[in-house]
Amino acid sequence: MSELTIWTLDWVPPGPRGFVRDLRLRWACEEAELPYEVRTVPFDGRETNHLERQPFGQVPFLDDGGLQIFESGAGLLHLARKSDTLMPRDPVGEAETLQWTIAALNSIEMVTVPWWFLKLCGDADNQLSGWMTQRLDHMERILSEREWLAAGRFTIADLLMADALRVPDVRAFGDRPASEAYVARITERPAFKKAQADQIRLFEAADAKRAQSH
Ligand SMILES: N[C@@H](CCC(=O)N[C@@H](CS)C(=O)NCC(=O)O)C(=O)O
Repeated sequence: MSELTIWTLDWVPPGPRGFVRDLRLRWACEEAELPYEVRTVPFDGRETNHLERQPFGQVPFLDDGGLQIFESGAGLLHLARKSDTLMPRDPVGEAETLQWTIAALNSIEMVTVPWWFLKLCGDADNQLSGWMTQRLDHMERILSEREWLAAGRFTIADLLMADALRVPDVRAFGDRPASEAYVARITERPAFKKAQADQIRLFEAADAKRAQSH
């Protein structure tokens, strides 16, 4: 049995398939060739049925031989300690990886997620659009000057940044060729493709069972 278990939902509607954040952990494990298994909590009742393992009723959470971690970013940092494929060990490379990992979560997703949510709620030209433009324009400048965010090679910083930027509505928000090329390049990685295909397959396989029980 694998030491690493990635927990996700047992089903989601078609829209979010391929975007549920267990994908981040699957992807990291695939990159680092860390064996893992995937287990699920029920979609129905998710707000309260696993609060002891994820205090906001969300997924993913990770189990490493009994050690439990929630938040996809924390899970990635945990996995990165197991393999320098995900984060270099030299102080400069590690610091670069850490800063861009936090930047993806706290400077980019902090804007893109609420902007996307307001758009989803029907407010396409919402008050966060100016902030979005500013942050995405900065990313465009940065990505036009370099291939990777940290350490001159792929790290979990690229994994997270590409995952934040690949959301279709975010990609379609303005014309930013360097960012688009970055997302296309990073999501061409075999580890990403496998992780995404595996996630979609899991949710598709659950369709029939769900149809029977509803
Ligand atoms: N900050 C959390 C966010 C997790 C999150 O948004 N999870 C979504 C799936 S991608 C979820 O569980 N949504 C169900 C819900 O909020 O009820 C993380 O990165 O782990």
